[in-house]
Amino acid sequence: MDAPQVKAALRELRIEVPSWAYGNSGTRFKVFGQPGVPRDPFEKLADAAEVNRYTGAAPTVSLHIPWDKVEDYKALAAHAADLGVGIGVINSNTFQDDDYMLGSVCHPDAAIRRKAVDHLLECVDIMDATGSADLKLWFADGTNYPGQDDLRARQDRLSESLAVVYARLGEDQRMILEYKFFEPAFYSTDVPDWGTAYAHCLKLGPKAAVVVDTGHHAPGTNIEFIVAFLLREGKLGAFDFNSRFYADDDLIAGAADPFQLFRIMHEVSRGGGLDAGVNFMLDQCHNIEAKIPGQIRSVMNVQEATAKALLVDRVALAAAQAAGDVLGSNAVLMDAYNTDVRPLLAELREEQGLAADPMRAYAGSGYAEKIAAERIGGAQAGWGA
Ligand code: RM4
Ligand code: MN
Repeated sequence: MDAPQVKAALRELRIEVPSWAYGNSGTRFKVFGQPGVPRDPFEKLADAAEVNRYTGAAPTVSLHIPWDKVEDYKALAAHAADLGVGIGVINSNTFQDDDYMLGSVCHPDAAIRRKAVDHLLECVDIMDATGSADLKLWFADGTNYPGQDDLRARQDRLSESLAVVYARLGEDQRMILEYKFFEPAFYSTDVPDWGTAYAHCLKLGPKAAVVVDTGHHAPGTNIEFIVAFLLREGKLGAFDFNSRFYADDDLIAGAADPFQLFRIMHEVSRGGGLDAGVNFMLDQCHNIEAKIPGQIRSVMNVQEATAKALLVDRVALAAAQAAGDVLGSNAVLMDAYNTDVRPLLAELREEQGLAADPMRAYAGSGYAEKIAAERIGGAQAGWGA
């Protein structure tokens, strides 16, 4: 692609932000509060709208239930629309009730499985009210000790629970299933990898697809292979972008390994994923850095990786690959990766009527000072742990 084509493709790239990025968060050791943090979902949406204001590329916000529970979801959706954003994916939570100590949809007790399924069905009701298309499922289900529970039976329970929720989905609604190879169950996890998620989604049908959270793999895992495979099978539903330095630390996307993000976006664009209904979300928390600029930087990182991926000379790459030119094909990829795309993105933003440097524009806007002064009193929103 040449520069105008890259810019045209980037105009279409939408990155969804998570409501929980704006609340206080931390490690299991300490949550540090920050000034101006939202006190309710309405204020979270206002902060998310700032990210869209300066990037022009983040028009939807993922909600997490019950962290974003409100009386009136239609009013919340209307508030979002007033701010120029929409409600995106509904993220379910079956991991913070005492009942879920031994799992949720895989729990040995049918009554607790039912409670978890009821929560997921309630999430679909919320999707109906907000106009959301996707229900995101991540289960903290698993076991800590060999013999603790029946590994096979847990898969049966998972499958049965998912089928009930799948049957409730509307015409244009999907369920997207996330995997994670460890934590919080350290011996066995019920959806540990993309293969397990894929197998369940395949069995469920066309409205089920896999979520790839970049932080949920063992070190050294080739994530772009997973992306290529799932896209090929039409089963890549969404991304949870973040960076992982050693565990699921959910740091800024593209921070730990921008080259990996480039490789992923190369496979995404090659596989038609930029036009195939894949939802590109951030799944991040900002524990020590300012939250809104943390999100702006993350959106910019995904844009930069995508721009570089779009610059790959695919014709030259295919020719080098066909000729068995190992070094030549690698060089084609590296040429694109080593291109400084920041001037192109600055130009694109100016063409869109945005500031060339979103970080600086936000910093100069006075918004951070304004919310710190206004949001006094009430309980700051947190990620609920
Ligand atoms: C999980 C996963 C989910 C997120 C929860 C809180 O590790 O990444 O996407 O919703 O954490
Ligand atoms: Mn995630």
